[in-house]
Amino acid sequence: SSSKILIKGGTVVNAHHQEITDVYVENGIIVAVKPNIKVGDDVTVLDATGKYVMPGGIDPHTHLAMEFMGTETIDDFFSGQAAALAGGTTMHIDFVIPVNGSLSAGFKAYERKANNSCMDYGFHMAITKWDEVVAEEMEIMVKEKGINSFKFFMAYKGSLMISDELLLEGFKRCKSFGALAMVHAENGDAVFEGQKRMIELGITGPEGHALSRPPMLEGEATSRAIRLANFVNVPLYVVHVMSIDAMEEIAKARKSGQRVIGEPVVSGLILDDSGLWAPDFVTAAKYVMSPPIRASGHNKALQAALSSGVLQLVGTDHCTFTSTQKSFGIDDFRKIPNGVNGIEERMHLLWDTMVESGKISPTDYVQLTSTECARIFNIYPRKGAILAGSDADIIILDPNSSFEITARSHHSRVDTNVYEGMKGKGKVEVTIAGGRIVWENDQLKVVPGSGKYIEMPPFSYLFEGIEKADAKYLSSLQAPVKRFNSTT
Ligand code: DUC
Ligand code: ZN
Ligand code: ZN
Ligand code: ZN
Repeated sequence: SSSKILIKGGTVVNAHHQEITDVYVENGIIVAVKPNIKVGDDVTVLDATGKYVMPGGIDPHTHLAMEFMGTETIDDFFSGQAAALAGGTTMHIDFVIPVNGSLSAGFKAYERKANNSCMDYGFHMAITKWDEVVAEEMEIMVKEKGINSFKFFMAYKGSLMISDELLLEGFKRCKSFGALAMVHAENGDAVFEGQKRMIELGITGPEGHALSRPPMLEGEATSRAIRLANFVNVPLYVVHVMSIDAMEEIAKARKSGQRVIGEPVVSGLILDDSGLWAPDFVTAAKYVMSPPIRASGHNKALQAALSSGVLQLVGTDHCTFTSTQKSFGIDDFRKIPNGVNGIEERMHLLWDTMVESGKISPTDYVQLTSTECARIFNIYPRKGAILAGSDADIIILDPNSSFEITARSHHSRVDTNVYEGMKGKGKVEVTIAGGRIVWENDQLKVVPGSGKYIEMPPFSYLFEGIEKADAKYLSSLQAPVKRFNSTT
């Protein structure tokens, strides 16, 4: 590692433009992007001829050191981030889970969890119950703590799920201070009913997980969330879009001009549900996440939606549990901790599946792995770009080199990998995070505590013109009143 780095002769890719040029980095910041930069001997020079130089990936959806379903994810901030860096991701946004419903206590707990970070990170806040105190604390999170997004749960009946009434309250609250409302969109009442059905039928294995919560329940909740967001005129972000059913609702809303963002995750784009029927429990259980990984066909449709712009950015929902933890549900799929890996694999799998296959261009790839996330969460162009003045979070990818995924050599602490045995073209050879070379020659050189908390300000581009639209709506309500008055 070095505080001065020159990347020579690579194809520098931003979301809307690529060209062969040099990139010079000093003290964690990109200082210059231009051809033929000359430097002294105190500068580390990386030859990127024939390779792509791109903004480090930003994973908008992770769960590190999360307590969930009676246990805690095996990856903490340090191990999850180290894995991320080995796979070309240089920033992630994790979900703060409130402590006994308290947002500020949750925030404090996550500050502690993240203090050994080796890469930059931001926070969303999960809303796990709703009352006046929570509504008050939301404002503190936005104005003082750098959080500009809140996730509401339409599933997990009896614990996290909130009613439509409270969802509307939450949406209005988000809108009042320019925070983005996010939803986990599955119909929790129907999931509960579906689970009962499976248990009554004696289907207790991991396949029961998928059968109990089919795509229609994701489609229904996605449609409801979109319509409620439209009703109060607030931008909406749908996390982990796993099905055609949900994607089509998003497509329809966007076509009508509504501000809806759809985030597919790598597992939903790449895998299908066949693994859930594996005869061996541990193999099948590793695929259990919510919403479930769908039948073959949904994955290809989500890929197409990503290439056409119906879906805008890709996350992972990285949320890892060991085989031992997954075995808590050996007699009952409802007790299998939900979650799959992906923070390390996202950049490679997307390059191979989307760019190498010709579905999208390298500039599109940068857009949906980094730039769009930075824009939505209002940290562009500090993040998500290779421009003078941006943070030096950079990857060098060799399109002619190849990768192979296996739990034997991955950097996450989990003992399995849902992408076990997958191979592809395009390998991240160098990762630079905060101006340090942290991944080179298949070696990690990570420094605990070097990662910074990135505050995300409210009112991203998604809020532009919202007030005008509200005013227009109000004035449209005046018209019939006037007409009535004029006849008297
Ligand atoms: N789904 C998961 O699979 N894990 C964490 C939370 C969630 O909604
Ligand atoms: Zn140019
Ligand atoms: Zn979720
Ligand atoms: Zn999640």
